[in-house]
Amino acid sequence: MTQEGLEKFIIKQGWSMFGIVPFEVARKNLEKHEKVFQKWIENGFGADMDYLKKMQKDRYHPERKLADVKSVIVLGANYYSGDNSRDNSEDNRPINGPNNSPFNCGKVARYARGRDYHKILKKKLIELSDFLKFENPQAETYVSVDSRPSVDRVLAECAGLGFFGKNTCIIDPSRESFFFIASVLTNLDLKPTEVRHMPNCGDCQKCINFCPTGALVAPGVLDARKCISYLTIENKGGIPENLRSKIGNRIFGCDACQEVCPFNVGRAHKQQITIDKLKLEYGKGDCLDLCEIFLIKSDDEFTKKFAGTPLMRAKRRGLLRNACVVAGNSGNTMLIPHLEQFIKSTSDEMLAEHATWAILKLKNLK
Ligand code: B12
Ligand code: SF4
Ligand code: SF4
Repeated sequence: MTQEGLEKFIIKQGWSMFGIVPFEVARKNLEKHEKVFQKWIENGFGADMDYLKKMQKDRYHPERKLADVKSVIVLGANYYSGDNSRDNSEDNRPINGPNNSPFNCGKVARYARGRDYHKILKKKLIELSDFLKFENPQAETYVSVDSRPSVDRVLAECAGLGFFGKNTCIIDPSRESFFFIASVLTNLDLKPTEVRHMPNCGDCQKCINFCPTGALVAPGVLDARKCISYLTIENKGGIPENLRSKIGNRIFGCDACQEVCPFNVGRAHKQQITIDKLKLEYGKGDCLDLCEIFLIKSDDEFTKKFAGTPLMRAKRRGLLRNACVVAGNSGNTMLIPHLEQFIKSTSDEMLAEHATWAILKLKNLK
């Protein structure tokens, strides 16, 4: 297999960027970052994401997954789908919903607007792995995107896809930071891609200053317990009352620390989504109608509506909880009867408490 052949295959698959790094280089970085991770967990910044701690050894020691690993191919897939009226960083403003219905729309973070990237990208990784095996019958591989044990950002940094910003995201200085990261470990001795010179954030602090909940507690350090992305997606319980107003109209995930980043402003929209299924039209788009969410009566109904999209991760209970918070923040008193009806229909105390909070907030009693 020629390097050119491999690169052509990757480009044809639609990846926006890629890099190849010798495992030995990655190993040293992983060693350093394992200590950072350890401290992060000890500080409680990982919130309830116990799976991260459980997977620690497998994540930071890829040789446990592929004993003879020699190279790592790291791939990036852009997911930025352009801006519209709902994409602004003053997210406490109420916004119109579909068909211009007044102020009843919850904003979905950009990464979750299309089809579930785990499935789409994993399929591509398997094709890439098959290609390597076809060209080199002795090839062995281990593929990963997000949920498998892998430290995606550290691998991306090592392979030259970008640098760690103070918002903790990997930023490609010649593009932006709205891209997914995936990787293939292989026992093949591949030629590394050129080392790119990377800038850093310099004196900028915008992400830290603009984070609605103060979750970036120091440059490059995120406290997930305060992060809207964690609170609206991974968190299985209630949302602390003192943070609810700060969530604004974000019903699933948060992009604020990327939206304000000078590496993205005025540049991200120039990027294309090159893997079709990541486009808005293959998922639920940028906005969820709150009234529709309140009417989802069962987990089956929820699955029918959201199967195949990243929104499944919050489950029906999580999305209803988030919808209550966004309703409370909307300023739209027309949502009060929907919330009252919802309280009558639910036996879930946590949800009823969030809906009650929303009603009081809309009546200016909170
Ligand atoms: C757990 C997790 C979360 C958690 C915790 C986030 C976090 N920052 O750790 C929550 C649920 C909050 C989350 C949110 C999001 N996530 Co997430 N998440 C993950 C996951 C599964 C693990 C991340 C991890 O290992 N964290 C451990 C901590 C210690 O690492 P860290 O916060 O990144 O910190 C690093 C830097 O700060 C750096 N560092 C250390 N000291 C210093 C000092 C300075 C000055 C600097 C600059 C850096 C620096 O070292 C640390 C790593 O060792 C990865 C996928 C994976 N398998 O790796 C996706 C991943 C990181 N998430 C991703 C995305 C897209 C998001 C969201 C944008 C989604 C959204 N819109 O809501 C937000 C972004 C929020 C943010 N600012 O990070 C992408 C990021 C792509 C990219 N270009 O960076 C990943 C890689 C998934 C993927 N495969 O594409 N996520
Ligand atoms: S995702 Fe939102 S809440 Fe989390 S650190 Fe970034 S700006 Fe703050
Ligand atoms: S907003 Fe500024 S400090 Fe934050 S990641 Fe972007 S360049 Fe770095």
